Amino acid sequence: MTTHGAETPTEAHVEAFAADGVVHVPGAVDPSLIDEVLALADRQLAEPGPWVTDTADDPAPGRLFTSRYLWRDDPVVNRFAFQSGVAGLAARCMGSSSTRLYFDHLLVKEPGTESTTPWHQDIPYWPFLGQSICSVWVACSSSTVEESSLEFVRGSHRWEKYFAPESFDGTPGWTDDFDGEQIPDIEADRSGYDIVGFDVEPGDAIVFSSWIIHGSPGNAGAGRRVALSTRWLGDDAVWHPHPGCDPTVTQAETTAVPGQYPADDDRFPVGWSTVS
Ligand SMILES: O=C(O)CCC(=O)C(=O)O
Repeated sequence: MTTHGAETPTEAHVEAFAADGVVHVPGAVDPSLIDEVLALADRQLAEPGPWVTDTADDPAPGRLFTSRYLWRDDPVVNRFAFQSGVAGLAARCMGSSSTRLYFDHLLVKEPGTESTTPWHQDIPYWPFLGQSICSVWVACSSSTVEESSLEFVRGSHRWEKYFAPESFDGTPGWTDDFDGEQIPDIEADRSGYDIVGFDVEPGDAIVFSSWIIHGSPGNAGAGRRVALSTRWLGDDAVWHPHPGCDPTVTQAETTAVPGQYPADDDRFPVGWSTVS
């Protein structure tokens, strides 16, 4: 197994990540592992894991399917998280001495999917606070911005805003427990924002801050769009369970202490560290 990602980011990538909150790193993950993720997507669609969102039964055309927290049980996801190099890529982009895995997130959009990923920040959905928390979103299929790739409001990680999380499909859910400022309607005023997007090929990574505003369209492409995103906790991350955050890891499941660095090797294992 190669560990591309640990060496991949150049100075320019690291600088772009700091300034923009997002950077595109082509060819970050070995193609053999990408093929394994595509097979995993087939398996998950047929037999979903415990934490799934799925629009298959919605009236809207297509299917937006996501499955998260697979690393503990699925050997492909485990290898992807800990041996592909993405943990080191995250650490280097953030300038952190180590990274711990928060969770993995498989994202599938079938061709013709009209359900979008609405504009949002990740951090308010998660039980953590800190500047050094990011995602490494790895494309497992080609996609263009027009079809289905990700877009970002460049620099919005520095806005010092913490917008209320919202249920992506508008249905009631755990996000309803959060009461806070609503995210502006970016889509209705696209020219008012500095929006940047990336066309991607299989194995490309997009590394982005958990504070940056991002979203994506449905899938207007001809093929299935698959990505595997891993979420990484850097040096200043602290455990911050709060109303309206993702219930997949609660206080009952972790030894992490509110307001402190989450040194829980069982729930949030180290993916990369400068200390051997
Ligand atoms: O893949 C997508 O469309 C959405 C990804 C996303 O929002 C994320 O990884 O945080």
